[in-house]
Amino acid sequence: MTKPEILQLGPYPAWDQEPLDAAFTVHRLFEADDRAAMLANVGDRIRAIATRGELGASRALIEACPNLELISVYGVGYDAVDLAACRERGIQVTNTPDVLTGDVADLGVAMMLAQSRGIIGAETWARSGKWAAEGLYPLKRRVFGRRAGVLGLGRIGFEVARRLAGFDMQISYSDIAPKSYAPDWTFVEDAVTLARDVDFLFVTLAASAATRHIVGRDVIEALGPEGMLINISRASNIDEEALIAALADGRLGSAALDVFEGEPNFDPRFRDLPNVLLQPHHASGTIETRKAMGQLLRDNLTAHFAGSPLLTPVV
Ligand code: 8YV
Repeated sequence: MTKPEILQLGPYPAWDQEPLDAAFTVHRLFEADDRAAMLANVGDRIRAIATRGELGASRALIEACPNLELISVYGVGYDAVDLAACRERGIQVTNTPDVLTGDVADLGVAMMLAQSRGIIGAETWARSGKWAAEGLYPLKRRVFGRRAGVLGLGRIGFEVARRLAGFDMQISYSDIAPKSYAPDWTFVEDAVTLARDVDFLFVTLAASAATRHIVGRDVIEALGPEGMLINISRASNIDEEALIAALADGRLGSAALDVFEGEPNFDPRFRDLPNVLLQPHHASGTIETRKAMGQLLRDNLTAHFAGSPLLTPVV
């Protein structure tokens, strides 16, 4: 039987690549020396695209595949897929929700702890010999019992808040409306008020055109010189220019970021800021979660070509 032809936009671990190659004829766009030539050659045979959250699929790419039926995203975020182009053509889109929620929430909380307690600097202090040469490490800020805000109480935001409750933190959140599933957490109408009343602000919103720069200068200044911003969503939710300026002149205390505009080639000014913790878009990066994401990506492709309902459709 002929295998369906699919276009793969980025690399996957071997444990995903092997079953993908066995089930489909896979054209690896990211390995092509001349991508335009590859698309001109195979574009009309492509029935599905396998991509990654941060790579998405542009209108131009979708147009280069006139017989495209499905885009399967390895990630919960599908903001980089041109949904309007998909709807116009009746192309379906799937993602990988739920399987990564716990890990993303874990990393967000770990980033807060690492940044607030200075864990990275303290490790360097011990390893470099400064402890013996210069004495005790400078004092840092407490986490437990303080105030945390969660901007976007979806699946990931909820799991972040649940973890923070274990640190006896006072939890507030903001979303389009109060959530019935939020226990005794305080609902706040807008992001500025939320930021003004907390010490740590977690950004856990699904990104879209509507949420672009929702964390702008006003929110950043409301969080203030003692506040910390933690972003485990998408870079587009934050005005990076405003963030860099505020971190540089102390209007914002600190930040912990897993996502960046233009990643992996993020703004080099971040490297020179001592009050920012940088992570390489790694919140879902555990073996367990990545295996589950790869399985779900394949299960959606398999269901589609078997004519069965998609497991996790978004369009
Ligand atoms: C990436 C993500 O997809 O889930 C998302 O939306 O951005 C991540 O999980 C991951 O880095 C794999 O590309």
